[in-house]
Amino acid sequence: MTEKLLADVKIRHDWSVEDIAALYRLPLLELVGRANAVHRHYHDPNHVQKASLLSIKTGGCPENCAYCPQSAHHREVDLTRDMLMDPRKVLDMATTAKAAGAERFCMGAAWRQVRDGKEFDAVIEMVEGVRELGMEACVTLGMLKPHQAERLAKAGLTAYNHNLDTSPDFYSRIITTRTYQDRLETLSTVRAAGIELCCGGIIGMGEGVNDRAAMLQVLAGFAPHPESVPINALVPVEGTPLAKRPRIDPLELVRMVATARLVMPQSTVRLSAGRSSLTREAQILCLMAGANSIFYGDTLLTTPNAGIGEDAELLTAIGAVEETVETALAS
Ligand code: SAM
Ligand code: DTB
Ligand code: SF4
Repeated sequence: MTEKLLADVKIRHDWSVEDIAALYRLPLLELVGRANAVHRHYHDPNHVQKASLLSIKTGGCPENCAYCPQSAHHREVDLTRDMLMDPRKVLDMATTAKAAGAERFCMGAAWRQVRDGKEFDAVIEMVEGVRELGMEACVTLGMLKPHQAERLAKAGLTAYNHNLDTSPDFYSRIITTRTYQDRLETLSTVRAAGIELCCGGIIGMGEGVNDRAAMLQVLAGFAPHPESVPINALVPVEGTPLAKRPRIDPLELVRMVATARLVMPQSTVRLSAGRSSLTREAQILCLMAGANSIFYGDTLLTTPNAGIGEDAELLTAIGAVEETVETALAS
């Protein structure tokens, strides 16, 4: 490995926004080449983790995130609200996801924050059940207090998803009902309870390259780095303030994934929302650039995902195929 590439594999927490933006703007093949070298140094390049996603409580959220179809502020969105699901139903779905090859089960609730009581007790039961199935369990429930994080840790929760979404500067253009600082506090509460962090963001909301770099700087500043970093491309949903935003150029997503891989070499980088509008080849470029997980299943939380059949074909095409994928195709 050349000296430059060896320098790239070092774990650092002191990146400047300028240096991250310079990586992002490298000639594409140079960027992907460097990211791929770092990726291969730390990860099995043929393993793509399949995570399954389920909305356990849908819609009616009091926050006003401009991208989100589940915000109660966006009344024009065509979405049916749903109460918290029954844990037995959730565990049935986790069992099906496991049989289809998912290694991780992620559950999302459209809450501003967790409240103690029956609903939180039910979520704890879901986490325990998913862990008993032998899968990794991740939840995203909004803001958390320390005693709630401790209960989740005790239930065996693998990771808590709480995204920064964008840069500190651009944040107030997207959400005004809570602050960046609120997000950072929940993230430190999660860490203090010994739960892994799943924390990333969205591109394609009108932010610039420097905003993308600034978000990566905050993420890479965490010590240790978040174990999991979801990179979402905005899915513009009718009725949300960002409905008319054009879909991002897939090569911007490739650049974002590659830059995330370079500044957080050991993290699992998840190619998340927006994948259904990418060609197979664009997805493979993202995997070359360092993504090593996909959300697997026909829906994300409320929007369509690439189908399981298509994903099985994708994984077969790259040779990252396991018997379980064959099972999924057969069923
Ligand atoms: N309420 C919780 C919260 O915000 O932390 C959890 C659920 S929220 C839907 C999880 C993440 O999904 C958001 O932080 C955002 O990054 C992503 N997301 C939501 N809507 C999206 C969209 N239309 N396109 C891309 N990503 C989206
Ligand atoms: C994340 O960063 N992306 C996932 C997961 N974490 C919870 C959610 C994507 C949601 C996309 C819009 C929807 O389907 O509602
Ligand atoms: Fe609520 Fe989360 Fe959607 Fe924001 S992203 S409106 S907090 S469900």
